[in-house]
Amino acid sequence: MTHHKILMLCALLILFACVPVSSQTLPGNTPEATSVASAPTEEPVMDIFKKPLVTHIYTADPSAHVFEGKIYIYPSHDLDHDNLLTANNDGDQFDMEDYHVFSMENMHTLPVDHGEVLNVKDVPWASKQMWAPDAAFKNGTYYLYFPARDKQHIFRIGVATSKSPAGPFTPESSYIEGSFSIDPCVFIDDDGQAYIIFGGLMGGQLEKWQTGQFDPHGVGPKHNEPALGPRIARLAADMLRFDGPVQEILLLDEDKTPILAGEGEKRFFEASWMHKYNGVYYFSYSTGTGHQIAYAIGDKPTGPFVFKGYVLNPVTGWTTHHSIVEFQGKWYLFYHDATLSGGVDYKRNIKVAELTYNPDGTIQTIEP
Ligand code: FUB
Repeated sequence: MTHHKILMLCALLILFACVPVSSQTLPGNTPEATSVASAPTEEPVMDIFKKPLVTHIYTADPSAHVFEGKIYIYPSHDLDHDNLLTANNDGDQFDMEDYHVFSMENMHTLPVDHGEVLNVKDVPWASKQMWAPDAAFKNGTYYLYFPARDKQHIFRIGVATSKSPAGPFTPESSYIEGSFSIDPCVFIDDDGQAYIIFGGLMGGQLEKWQTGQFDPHGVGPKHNEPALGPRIARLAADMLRFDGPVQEILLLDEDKTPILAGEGEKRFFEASWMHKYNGVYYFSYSTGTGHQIAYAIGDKPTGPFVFKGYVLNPVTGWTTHHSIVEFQGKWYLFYHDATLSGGVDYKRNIKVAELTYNPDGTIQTIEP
């Protein structure tokens, strides 16, 4: 190559390097894509569905609500440890210590972490295991309901308050009198009456409360006997106390007979959620050993509820837990799995998917 040709080649290379990247032809970069990318007002829409919504910490048990025009998520905060020595059927591996709150402006941006809003060390009655919480708004106040073991290692349900949905939350000095077991969910009906629904088998200790008192030796019903149902109580106007007795919610099969304890793919295990759609009450829950989120419908919050099918098929990981919320005219299922940790049951991540009703009010099962 002559000296002249080398100079020409260098000049061409310099010229090419100065052309903006968007004008160069790159593999897979079509002219249409280039013109969309360069439009100053359009932002790419992120697809956040069925992907971990939070990746800087482990999160689970998402209770989602619309407060102040945004979605607020109240999840459990799984610890990043490998404490396998404590893994057992009592769920000691789920040894969470605090709560974070997250908010989402819309369904195409990831949630914002508002930081720690409550820590077990600040809850006078609690000793450990801050499990699945829920939140409610009434009387100009936000209420955070949460289960934890008390100083005798019995699960109780506590409440903490804030003037902001993003917390921080100030706990009451004692747990809600008469409360027990885990996974509180608060449903406020159209007439303003609030209900708290709760309960969970095995580690959640519901079997130990069948006499109305804590029986450390309590066991569940036999396989051919009606399964234990979730519990429900009315909340008093101040949202801090039960107003009346704790009742058992009866879950019926479609032939109107009680679901039996041996029906592991239908019976209630934990993770209560209640919502209303077209005037019908929907009670959804985890079947635990069946690993599905099932749902049943009824005509009042206290039931009975008739089994209808599944909201969510089994996810990666043993536990499954969810919430259902309407936001800007669409319905969403918030749930968790353990994909972020590669399947470690006690290191979970929250996700969201769109939920669709059929014309008859049944819910289309979501494949995670
Ligand atoms: O996160 C701890 C427990 O695992 C919850 O309370 C259950 O619902 C299950 O998700």
